[in-house]
Amino acid sequence: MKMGFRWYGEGNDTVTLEQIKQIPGVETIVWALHDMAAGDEWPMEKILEVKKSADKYGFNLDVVESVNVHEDIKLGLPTRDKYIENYKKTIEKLAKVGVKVICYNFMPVFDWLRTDLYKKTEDGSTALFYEKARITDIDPMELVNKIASNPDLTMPGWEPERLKNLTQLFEAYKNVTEEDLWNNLKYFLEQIIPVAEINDIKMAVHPDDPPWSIFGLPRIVKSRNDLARLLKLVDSPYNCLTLCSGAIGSNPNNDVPAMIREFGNRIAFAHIRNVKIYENGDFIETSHRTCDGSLDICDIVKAYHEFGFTGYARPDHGRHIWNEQCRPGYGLYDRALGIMYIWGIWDTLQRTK
Ligand code: CS2
Ligand code: MN
Repeated sequence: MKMGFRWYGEGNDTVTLEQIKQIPGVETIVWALHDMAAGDEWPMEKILEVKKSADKYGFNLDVVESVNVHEDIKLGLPTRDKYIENYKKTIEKLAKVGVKVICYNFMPVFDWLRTDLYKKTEDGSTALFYEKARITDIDPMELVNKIASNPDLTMPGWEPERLKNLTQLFEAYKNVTEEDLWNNLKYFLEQIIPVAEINDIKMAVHPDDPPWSIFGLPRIVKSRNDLARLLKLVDSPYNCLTLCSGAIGSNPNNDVPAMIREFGNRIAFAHIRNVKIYENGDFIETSHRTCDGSLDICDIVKAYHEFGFTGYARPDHGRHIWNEQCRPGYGLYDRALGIMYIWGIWDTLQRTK
């Protein structure tokens, strides 16, 4: 297992590479050009700038999260081909700096969604929280306006340019069914995977977060059966998964260790995170420790260890502790603690092999 840490880039992250360097065992910076709009071709100069920063600390750039997929591709509009061509060109450029995995998602309109970014917990820390009833009642525009009016709250997938046309987007998706979305994903993968193969880059889809439909929009990467179907859409070792335990695992019917045991050889990127799920369907992100949440992180790491996982992992999100001011879910401290917990389990398993 190779350990990575998500970093939003120079001047765009409260966490520095110097700090990340001091977390044991981190070799990979999980990065992206966060100022690029979905569908744009990434300029080589900007890619090289990130490489220069990473080189200074001896990090590799093996994992990109994410190259976002333009809505027209998800909607299956005729204009999609132009954006797919740009995506291919971006893949070719990323190969030049040694990228091995591209994480992406296929969620219409929204990326991850929470109702509270700083929910206070018993020990005084705050964490990302999802209150199911509030999403059922809330008008999506209200939620977006709240996020758009707070400059501190920009989150991945909540780029203003993607959201400013929200009303039109909702309109565009009105008649798009899950089957349509599957067809559009297949079309995309059939074009992209051959290019990924030539460039030795694995395309690793991130599950929907949360793994159920929101605001009536279709979502298709939510369960074991969805993952099985997705991997068969284009049956190539380059059509892979980012298995995010916290995302797919927030539905208690999803058995994450079983998914790892079944799809292990197609998991290119492991997101390891714990969540505590409540009976009413709410969930909160917790520390990584198994007894703090509803997911068995020990068994999740064990499932990776069993088949000698050589892919990339990251601690995914963390709580906000010790008064850290940071991007929601992306502070230094709790993610670093998470890494040490994961290594603790991993190293113990190594000994008892
Ligand atoms: C999230 C997502 O759980 C996560 O990793 O932070 O925003 C994720 O980065 C994207 O859905 C991947 O495309
Ligand atoms: Mn994730």
